[in-house]
Amino acid sequence: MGSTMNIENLKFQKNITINSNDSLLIIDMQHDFMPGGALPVEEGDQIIDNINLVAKIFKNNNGIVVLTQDWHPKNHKSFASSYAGKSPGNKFQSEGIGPILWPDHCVQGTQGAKFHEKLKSDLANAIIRKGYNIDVDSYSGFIENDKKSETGLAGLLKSLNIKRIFICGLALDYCCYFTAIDGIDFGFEVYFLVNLTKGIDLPPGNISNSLENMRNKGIKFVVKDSFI
Ligand code: VGL
Ligand code: ZN
Repeated sequence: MGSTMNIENLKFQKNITINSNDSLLIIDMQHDFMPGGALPVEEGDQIIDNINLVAKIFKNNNGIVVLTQDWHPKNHKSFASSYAGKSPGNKFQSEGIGPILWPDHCVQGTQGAKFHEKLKSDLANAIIRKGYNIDVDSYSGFIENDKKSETGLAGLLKSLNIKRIFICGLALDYCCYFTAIDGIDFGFEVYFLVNLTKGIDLPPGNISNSLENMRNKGIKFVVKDSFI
């Protein structure tokens, strides 16, 4: 049975104040995930202004702002174009790749891999790249899909004494979701900024399943107006 959780029936935390033990993780706000990009997330550009506002709140309260950047070599094994007869969206599962194949996107050095110019990337303390190993994808900002190689994000956050992480960006049901789940496994208290993210919903129902799994994992949901 698929779940029917949606954003409208989530409960949100309120009255959150940010301090130096908090980090905002802004996931993959790159051209290729915006409308018109190679792997567009519907309304992906509509969250940029509010992400900037929240990043400002973190900055003003000594929180740490981190951007992730999907950063694939060309011919990456997550691209459908790497296989004869495969198309984007086709199901595909192998060690470190799947459950579906993607259009070519966020290829290193291309315009599509750049952050959207409206994103205030100057507010970021650090940028973590991921997906740079040709044979392995990395949805999570923490660790690659084979669950072996870390990106260094957990070490960075631990060394800065970060306890709580707040996740926003693209896409809700892929990179944001896996970053949130791994955040719990790496020992952080995880908050998911539901109205500062947009999903792909492939396969259909994926957004709802992601929200339910996050709730069951103890991830807390917040919105932009949860901060005071
Ligand atoms: C993403 C699919 C492939 C994401 C990245 O940022 O959510 N999704 N690469
Ligand atoms: Zn990718």
